[in-house]
Amino acid sequence: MSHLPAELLRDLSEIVGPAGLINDEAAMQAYLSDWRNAYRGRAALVVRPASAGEVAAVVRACHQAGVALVPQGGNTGLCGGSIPDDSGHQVVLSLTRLTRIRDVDAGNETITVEAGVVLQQVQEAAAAVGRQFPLSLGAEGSCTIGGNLATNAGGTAVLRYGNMRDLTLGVEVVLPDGRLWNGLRGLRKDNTGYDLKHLFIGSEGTLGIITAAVLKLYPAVRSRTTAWVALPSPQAAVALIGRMRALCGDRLTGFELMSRQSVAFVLRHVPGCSDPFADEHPWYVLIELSDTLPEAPLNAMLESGLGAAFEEGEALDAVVAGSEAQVAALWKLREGISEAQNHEGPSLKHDISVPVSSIAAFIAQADERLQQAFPGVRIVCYGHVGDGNLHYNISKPVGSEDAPFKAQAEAIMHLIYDVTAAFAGSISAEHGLGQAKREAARRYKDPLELELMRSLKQTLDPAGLMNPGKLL
Ligand code: FAD
Ligand code: 2HG
Ligand code: ZN
Repeated sequence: MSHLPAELLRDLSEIVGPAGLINDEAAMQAYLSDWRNAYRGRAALVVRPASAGEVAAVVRACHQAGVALVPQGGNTGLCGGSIPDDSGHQVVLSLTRLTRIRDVDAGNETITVEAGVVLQQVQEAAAAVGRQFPLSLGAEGSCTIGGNLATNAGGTAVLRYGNMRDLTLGVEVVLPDGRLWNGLRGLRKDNTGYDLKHLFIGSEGTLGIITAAVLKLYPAVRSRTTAWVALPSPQAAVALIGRMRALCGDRLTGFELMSRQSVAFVLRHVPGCSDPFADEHPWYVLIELSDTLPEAPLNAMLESGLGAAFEEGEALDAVVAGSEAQVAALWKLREGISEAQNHEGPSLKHDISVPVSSIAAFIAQADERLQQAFPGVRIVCYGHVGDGNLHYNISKPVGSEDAPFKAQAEAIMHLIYDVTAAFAGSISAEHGLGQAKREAARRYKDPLELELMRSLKQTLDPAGLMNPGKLL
């Protein structure tokens, strides 16, 4: 039985038609929990408009009725931002029917897409015109552009191309009262006052609903080389990224760090993966060089960088992928970590960033303090070295129960965030705050910044109907 006023139900049904409403309990379930079942809520209704105009009408109707909306894209977010609370009064607004690629402007190097287009489809549309859209992450086959914008997604190519914020020229947004703001400008220069698109990018659906965006395209990559390198320490990884950058400049397009524990989980749980080396090593990096030239001398550059790294003791062993299949196998070892960790019980996720120069000291200090305070917990540390972004995730000790481990989650989190703060880092590098880190942000974020954020929220959404309980 829906908690919505009958008049609102009728209006919504008229706006989106029968195909756009889900109120059957069983059919709603897919929208009410996240992919690892870490967050679960209830909803009065799931509404699925098929155009920006329909989104605007839905938001207007809900605004008039005082009903809260929870925007949802591919539902791959890791902080519970797209999951409603357990009141059963909120409406989930799914954007997955907004699937049009509105325009490809090769001359302007831009693509204009609706919020529900899946990231991989944007990558494919760019490839079809000899370009690339460089945002790349493990969930790219199901996350949406709207979700990427709302979380300011990062991923594995940020060191070269930036995060979603850097890749966006314009947005179209339905404001909390239902007005449609057309900010779909494809301009690289526009200094006509405050750049409002940046308010909505990274706002996790708390300030409005993003319905479309103008995104930057880049020249297609025509040569690529990928290597898997064993290292003695995180310090060696930081030295090696500096070395490769100095040598290759913008051709360095991927540099991912993984601890042995992270890779061991993938080897144990993800079918079809194998260790590239005969021996175990404490740390690994996946290096990718790429270029727009078809025959760029990338292997020679890689060999030169790695040769020096071996001499300096930064690298212990290395393999270079000799085929597309080997490239895919190396990336699978990296991208499989998130899923693999789920098989080892609850995974306490800490998506932190520190200055790149502090990565090694952060890991050393956090490891030492954790093992002292919580002996036996397994540290699953991996991440995007070029961004100073570590997924410093924790799994329970071998053979222990979930419940006592979960009871320690908050203390573990505070320990890790205290070390992060000591290095002037951030408690959310790329996943956002959602419902997972809302409390923590109050503790670790500057109070004046929080006050400014609250005043912006109050100005744009005075009734508090946009994704309440998230971010702030
Ligand atoms: P959802 O999960 O549906 O929503 C995320 C947030 O955005 C919610 O707060 C929601 O309310 C809001 N939202 C969604 N659509 C809209 C809209 N149109 N307008 C306004 N608000 C909206 N993230 C990274 O940054 N880097 C990674 O490397 C990365 N790797 C991942 C790997 C795996 C295996 C998984 C499962 C996730 C990974 N993620 C990563 C997290 C996730 O994929 C991203 O946060 C992604 O951007 C979310 O997109 P989505 O469409 O699934 O959004
Ligand atoms: C990644 O880099 C993602 O693989 C997911 O950001 C991290 O699951 C995680 O903690
Ligand atoms: Zn990541």
